[in-house]
Amino acid sequence: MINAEIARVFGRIADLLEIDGADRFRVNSYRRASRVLKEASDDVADLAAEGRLTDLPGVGKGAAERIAQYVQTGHVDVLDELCAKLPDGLPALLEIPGMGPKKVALVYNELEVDGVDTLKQVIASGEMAKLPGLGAASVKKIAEGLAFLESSGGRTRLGEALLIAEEVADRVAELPGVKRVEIAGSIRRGKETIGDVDILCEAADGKSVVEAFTSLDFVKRVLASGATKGSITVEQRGGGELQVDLRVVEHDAFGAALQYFTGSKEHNVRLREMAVRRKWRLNEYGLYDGDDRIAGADEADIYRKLDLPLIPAELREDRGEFDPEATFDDLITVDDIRGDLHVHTVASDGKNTIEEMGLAAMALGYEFLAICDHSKSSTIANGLSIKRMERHVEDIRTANEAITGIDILVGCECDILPDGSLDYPDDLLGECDIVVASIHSAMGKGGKGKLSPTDRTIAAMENPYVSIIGHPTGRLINKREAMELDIARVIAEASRTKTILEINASYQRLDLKDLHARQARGAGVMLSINTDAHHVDGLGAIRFGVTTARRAGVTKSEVLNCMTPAALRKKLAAKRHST
Ligand code: DGT
Ligand code: CA
Ligand code: CA
Ligand code: ZN
Repeated sequence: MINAEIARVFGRIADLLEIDGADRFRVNSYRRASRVLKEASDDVADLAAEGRLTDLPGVGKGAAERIAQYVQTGHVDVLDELCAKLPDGLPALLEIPGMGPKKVALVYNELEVDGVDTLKQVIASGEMAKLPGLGAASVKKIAEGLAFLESSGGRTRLGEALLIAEEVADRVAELPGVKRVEIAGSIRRGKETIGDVDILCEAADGKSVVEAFTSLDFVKRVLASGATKGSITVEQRGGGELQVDLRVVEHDAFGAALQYFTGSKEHNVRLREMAVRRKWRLNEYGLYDGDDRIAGADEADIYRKLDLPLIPAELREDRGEFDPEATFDDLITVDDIRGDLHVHTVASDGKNTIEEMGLAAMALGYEFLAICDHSKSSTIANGLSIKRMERHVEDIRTANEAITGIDILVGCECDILPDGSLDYPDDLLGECDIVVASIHSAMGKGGKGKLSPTDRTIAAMENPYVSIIGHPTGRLINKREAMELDIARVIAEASRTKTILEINASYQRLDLKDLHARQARGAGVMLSINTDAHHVDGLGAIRFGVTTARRAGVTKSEVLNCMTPAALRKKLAAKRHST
């Protein structure tokens, strides 16, 4: 659906209008339309085709025209005009954590800030902190946001890059002469952020394929175009550009090229050393004994000739994958997942009902699903009061009885409060089959009279009803640093209290991250991979969590979600009865 994309365009128009000093009414009408578009359940492109856009609440004739224009042409005049009128560097300022359209408008109008460089100057000179309504504290926050953004080095989150890569790969596959396409590079390894996208294709005539590639309709800029390689950029939904490299390879070298361009560089260096020790040569064209190409068409062949198993791409980081003891047979796959144990519904801040989530989970072949809505202190997420939660427990049980073929568990995502206590009393937690406990507030260091995030987490794990710690470090990739958490202590206490740690699969979180998940399994801690879905489509994010688990070498026996429903219920009851 094009809805989310148009919603972002309208949101951007509202922001730029506000910066440009347009009247509030106009700004708000775009903002409202953006929200309506984001939440609309019908495909806006269909509504446009049927002339029914004005059926949407808050969408008048003018907005409908602009939506129709975007659907037909991919452009909206108002946005083009605003972009032409305002400095090119302003939209980038909106991406800085702590900066919103109001603050961008302020620095633009009062201090003539036109981009990141001039923003840094007015922060350093102290001019910015003197502006009315800003002050030292908010400027400090913006400076930190800027530093954080720069330390992420313009890298794109896996979930965003993968969707672009898959779209591009599909289009490349349709080009004349192309026989085979694979996504390589850091995406194939499943890294949490991606520098650029690497795609390989097999074709005889490289030049014509590269020419066709660089002329595809989504190309924003062409960086290079040659006989075997083309480099382009595509526009990203949230702003900014992502580079995509295409390499055209002949059939007999395809496996070698796939191996080489999957990387990582560190893994490749080790592999090349192994070839050299046998007096062979390894490069992107093949494995050579003198002039003889002894492997090249098939990737697995290269590893086999070097007496290695086909090392899964996610483990190619030179982190122990060459260990002769290493086996990869039991590495978890998406097919091993039997259910999701942390999803939200309309009862708190989700978009779908218990029944809708249950049916969507069943469509994925799942055998169980745990409904874990927010607890009462998460007020911005419409957390449930004790009274509402008591009714919700009944509603989940009723839904479970009504839908056969999937076991819907009663759960909650219970806040861990600043003093380390839980947001619901034990008797209510005891009504749940599963409790995910998470920190959502006061994520800073703690301090006088307050518990640190580590101590809060440990206090929660002591509670016999807490099954899982949700998104343990609280990070948002490229947006918010992890809490200051003593991960080794948390893992040790999880092991002692038999608490499971989550690998939150949302591409914005991936929390625990790969290295932490590896540490946890090393300590014998069980993991649970959950999407935290707020919408039926959100269930699809499980792949990112599984990829992260694979990067940690996790096997299916180490993951709660791979158990049968009966074994799962038994496992969940075990902690309660052991204390
Ligand atoms: P990225 O794009 O920063 O997320 O990370 P990668 O791993 O996709 O790196 P990229 O795009 O620069 O190169 C793709 C692969 O090509 C890389 O994983 C391994 C291979 N490669 C690139 N440069 C070298 C090199 O200097 N030596 C070796 N052995 N391999 C290289
Ligand atoms: Ca890359
Ligand atoms: Ca590259
Ligand atoms: Zn949460």
